Parts: sequence; C-alpha cells; structure tokens
Amino acid sequence: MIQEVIAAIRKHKKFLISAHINPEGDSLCSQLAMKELITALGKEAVMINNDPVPDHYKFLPGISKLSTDLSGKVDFDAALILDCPTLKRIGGVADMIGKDKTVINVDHHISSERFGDVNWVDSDASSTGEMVYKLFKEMDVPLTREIALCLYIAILTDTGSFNYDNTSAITHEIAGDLLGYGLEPGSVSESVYERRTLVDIKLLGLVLSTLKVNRSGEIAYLAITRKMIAETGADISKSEGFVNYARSIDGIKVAAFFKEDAKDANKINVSFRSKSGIDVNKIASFFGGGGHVKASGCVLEGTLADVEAKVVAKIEEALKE
Ligand SMILES: [Mn+2]
Repeated sequence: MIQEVIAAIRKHKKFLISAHINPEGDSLCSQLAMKELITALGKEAVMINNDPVPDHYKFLPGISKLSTDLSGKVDFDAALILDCPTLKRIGGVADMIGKDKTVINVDHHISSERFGDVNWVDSDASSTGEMVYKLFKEMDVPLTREIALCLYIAILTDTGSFNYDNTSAITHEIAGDLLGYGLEPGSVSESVYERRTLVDIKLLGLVLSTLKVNRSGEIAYLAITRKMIAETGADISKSEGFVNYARSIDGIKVAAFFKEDAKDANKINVSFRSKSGIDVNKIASFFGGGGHVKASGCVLEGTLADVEAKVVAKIEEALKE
C-alpha cells in the first residue's frame, strides 16, 4: 500500500531507482519524478536502467542523470523499482541488488508478482506516474514545473493521450492539476509525439505493409523485422505505438505486433492491444508475459512465421470463449 511505501522511503537514506527494459514515457518519467521526490526529502538517489534512453525522450528534464552503467559499485540501501510487474523486467540491474537491500515495488500492472519487500500495486492507476503523483501529495512535497511535466507525460503516454480505458476522472483531475504548473498541453504533446524523423515514417510504411487480418476479421497484426531496421537505419523504440494502427481498424478486437529481437535472432517480442472485453493480459501470461487487461506483452522463441501462427491461434481461442 502507499503508506508502506511512504514508511520505507522515510526509513532509508540512499536509493537506487530503476524501471523496465526498453524504457518508454511512463517508466522514464516516473523515475525522474521519483528522483526529485527523494532529493526533496534530503535523501540521495541514483537512477540506473538496463537500456539507454530513446533519442526522442532525451529532452526530458534531468534525463542526463540516468545511467546505464551496470558495472559500477553503487551505494544504496533501498531499491525503488517502478513500472515493473516482475523483477526480471529491470534486466541486468537486478544483479546489482543484494539480498540485504530493501526492494520497494511501485507499479500498476495487473500481472504484478509483488516481488518487493514493500509492494504498492494499483492496477486501477492509469500509469506509474499517477502513483508517483500521489506520493508527492501524500508526502506533502511540492511539485515544480519540471516534475509536473514528467508526471503529465507519464500519464499522457500510458493512456494513449487519455484515450484508453485506464483513463479515469481522477486521471483527468491529476492532469488538470499538473497543467496548472505552467504546462501547455499542445506543446507537451508535440514534444512527445511530433519528433519523428523521415526514417521513422519510412519504418512505419514498411511495418504497415505487413498488416494482416485473421479470417474472422477480429485480429489484426503487424510485424517488424531486423531487416527493416537494417534497411532504414531506424531505431526500434520508435515503433512504440505502431500497434495502434492495427487496433484502430473497425471491428478488430485484438491487435498484435510482432518484433524480431534486435540481438537474438530466434526471439520475437509480442505486444497486444485489446479493443473489446478480451483480456490480453491473460493471453500474454499464457506465453510467460503479462501487463494490463487491454495492453500486454510477451517474448517467444521461434521464427516470426511460427510465432505469429501460434499467437494468432491462441487469440482465436480466447475470442471463442
Ligand atoms: Mn506504465
């Protein structure tokens, strides 16, 4: 619960703040805001992630302090793990956390394994950013414009710009409060969504050309191959959100996005989006992954064609239930 997290933050002095591999808006912005919270309390925090910050998020205030150095010795007594349903999601950073450290888990994934010594998991929260906002309020730590910007972007990106079902009246109330710190919604949205390069749009073209729909017209899916990345020189993190094109087709109940892993030729990363009562967390969990009811992911071994066939068959099974 939030009170246990507050007690753990009050108790410790030095923190390691980490979040999931393949960082995105919510994970990065929650980390940045959390670091400001810890600092405002007169404590120390270092932010370390397994993967580097995607170029299009390098404008975030304070982001240059986020390290990917997993080799160094870091002095801390508690680890704050954000936006991760499992400890494995922080990748190699997990090896830096000894048994003597207190692990504090703040997350909104329904598939959470509650792996921390202290866990606050709220699957009704739109984003981890929304939860970090509540920490600021509960702990009476004042927000600055920079912190408000981070929290707003966390919420904006995890709700698909306030379009997904995880958007509640409370989400809008919080967003409204954050705008009061001098943010302009138009320019924030532009800074997050309208920084694409020509290469990114070419990649989108290639990905859209892979679009397939199953026989019943309820499943739409896209793929991205290592060849596309090599040919365009694009950054795979820029494909965040491409799955929504498949989801946006009228009549589609589940959209899936298959990504050949950049490093491992036999690994396919799969993202799911649901636009109906279908619980895609269940489907992802079946394959060892997880996430949210309407957005989830998993990793499978095999060729792209094999994994597509296996996953589409599983979705069809779920649609029949
Ligand atoms: Mn999130």
